[in-house]
Amino acid sequence: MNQNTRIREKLERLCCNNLAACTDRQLYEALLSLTNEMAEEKESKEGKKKVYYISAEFLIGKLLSNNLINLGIYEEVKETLAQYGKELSAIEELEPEPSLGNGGLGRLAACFLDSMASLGMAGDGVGLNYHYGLFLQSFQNNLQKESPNPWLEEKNWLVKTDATYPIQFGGFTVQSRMYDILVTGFENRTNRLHLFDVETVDESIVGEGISFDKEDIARNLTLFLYPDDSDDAGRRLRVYQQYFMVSNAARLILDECRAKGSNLYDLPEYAAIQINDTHPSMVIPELIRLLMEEGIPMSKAIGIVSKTCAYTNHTILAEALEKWPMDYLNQVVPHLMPIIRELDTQVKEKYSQKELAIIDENRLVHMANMDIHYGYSVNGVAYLHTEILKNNELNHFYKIYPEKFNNKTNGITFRRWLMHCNHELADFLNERIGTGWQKDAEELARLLDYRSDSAVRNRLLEIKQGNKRRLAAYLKATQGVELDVDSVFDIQIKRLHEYKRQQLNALYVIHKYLEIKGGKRPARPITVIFGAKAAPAYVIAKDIIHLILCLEQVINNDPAVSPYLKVVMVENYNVTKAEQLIPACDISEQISLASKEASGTGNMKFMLNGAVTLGTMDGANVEIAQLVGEENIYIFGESSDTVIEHYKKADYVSKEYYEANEDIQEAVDFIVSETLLKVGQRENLTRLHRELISKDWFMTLLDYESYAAKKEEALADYEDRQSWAEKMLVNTAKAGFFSSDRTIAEYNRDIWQV
Ligand code: 26V
Repeated sequence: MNQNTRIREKLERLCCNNLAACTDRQLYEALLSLTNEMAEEKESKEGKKKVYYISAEFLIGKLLSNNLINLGIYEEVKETLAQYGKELSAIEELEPEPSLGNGGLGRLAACFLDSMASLGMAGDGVGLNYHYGLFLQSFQNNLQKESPNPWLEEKNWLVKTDATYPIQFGGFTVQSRMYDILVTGFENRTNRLHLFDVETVDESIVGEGISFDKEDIARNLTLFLYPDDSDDAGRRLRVYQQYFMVSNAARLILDECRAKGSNLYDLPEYAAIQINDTHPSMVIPELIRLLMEEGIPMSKAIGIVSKTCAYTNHTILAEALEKWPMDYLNQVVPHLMPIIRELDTQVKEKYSQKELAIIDENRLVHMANMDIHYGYSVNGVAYLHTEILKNNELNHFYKIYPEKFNNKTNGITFRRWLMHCNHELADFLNERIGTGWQKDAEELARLLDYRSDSAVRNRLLEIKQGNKRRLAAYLKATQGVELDVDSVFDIQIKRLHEYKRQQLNALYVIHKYLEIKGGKRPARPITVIFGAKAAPAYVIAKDIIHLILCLEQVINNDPAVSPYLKVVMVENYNVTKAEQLIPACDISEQISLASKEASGTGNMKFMLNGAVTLGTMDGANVEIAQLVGEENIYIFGESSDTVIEHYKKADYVSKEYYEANEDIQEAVDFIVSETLLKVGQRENLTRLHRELISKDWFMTLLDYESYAAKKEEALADYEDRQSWAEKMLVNTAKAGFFSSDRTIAEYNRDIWQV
């Protein structure tokens, strides 16, 4: 029986032998069962050692289409459905997106799961089963509003398991339950994402917007992803969540290793535990505690755990490095405190420098410090980031443990970020250079043979144009905006944060608007697209969203300007929207303040899909620049060294830049102009205006001049369509390095050794 018949029969059976009469919803549910069934069939035997990737976030995105691709049945299913007049794309739309992450860190974890399974490695994820993912964003009066984002329908991807554990907190115990999401590898094994939950969670405690009773732990523990940490109760809840996650993980790991024959002294031969940022750091004292309960002496237990756990750092921003007050920990996990105190004492006995302490003089527990002392590997996520960790941020640690430090430049899965989101480009590559790149991404370099081939260049331009048309239709349908598909699509999509500098992009938009108002039109219309969610309590980030929405209203409704310039803020930016936006991009905005973006992964997705980067020498942009060469990227701005110097000397004064440059002054002052105040809120706009002139902690004005100049250069170059197409080609061809298959192979070679 050929594959096609088999799929058809299975689908028919799941549809009670009447596929034609099924609704799209019934078909979605049938396909969900079908893929899970096929994934279970593939589940592979385990060897001795396995990776446990513990993460508070797995931003997996929709799974249906990805699973169909990985199981190798996407085309068959599509054809079978078409025979009955059904459209797979319409069915895909019904799937709710599991937004179980904030941004890059969570999406990276999801790409890693895909790559581990695709490389045939035994590697499972461990996390939490949030009932509501990252909030849904809507815009009202040019402001961001948040509402709950449920994803669990009656039929969903979760497979209920028998695993349950009693998890003890100070004063009470909850009973956990493990649910699994099957992780299909591309034409390879199936792994698992274990998501822990408590049965007592109560969705009815959600009040206005995304508010809820933060004290009622039994009922709120897994209700929301990362609850708002702007208040004490929110932060405490985060500690409850983290301990719940790692205590379950530790018990599961010990159970599985024992079942495979471990005597626990040899745990490092059975398990490699990757700690994804500091959210799972309590796994270290928890494992030590559980090993001691098994009768292993503390000193031995510490040794075992130190050979099992490895830590990944994802940021140098001090405010993002977790430090928990002892008071919280005493309340939430009193039984861990003797262990944490002992770990700290041992450090203090050996090292007197206060930077190395786990517990500081303010009784704060530095989670990263615990990871570095009691883990066997510390990695950064891009070359520059790791260098900054070694030479600056974590230099005290690097001096005592140089051998622990290593770099693992991030990557992305090409299954989702090319095969799934850009069928036309994937098909074209298959046609021209064969399908080898799907498993060995470096084969994309074969495209370079065609860099001067005008037929290939034209095809790349055509594919881009098709993607732009599709995006325009999508934004028209979802947001009612009308885009000019012959304009340059300039896109910045990522979390809203001052260091990512959406405000820099917005200042350029203002500058262009004023130029056009003054009669100077661009060579070609420009469409500037933003997508970003701001943390609910992050005031300035919300002000920046407000500014962009006000600009959108003013510019798009000005008939003298809108034929030449448009601004679009995509509502509720998420993985699904990224999949629409990225293939349609001409210019990829990666404009963080140098030294602040650990890596970025959106930059890689854009590059792969033939966008050209406009960026600073930050994060993985540095490696992109090195790979594509300076004629295929637009780099601007001060270097990370200079920026780090400015912080050390505290000598950056934004007002000096504001006063010295007329364009800057004009653009900044436009924020509080009559024109904007008519559509915006005075409070928000004046606050942002003041912030830029009197503080500007992330040095927006420092780079404005070089940013505007580089952007002009890129826009001018865009007019030579043939040479631009060559830049696109080189970007795609050189993206092979950024496959997460490469990243995972390196983790395995240097850290996990499975
Ligand atoms: C967290 C927070 C929380 C408190 C307020 C400020 C703030 C700022 C940044 C963060 C980020 C935490 C870690 C994170 O998501 N890092 C991202 O990890 C990606 C995957 O390695 C990487 O590509 C991004 O550059 C990095 O920002």
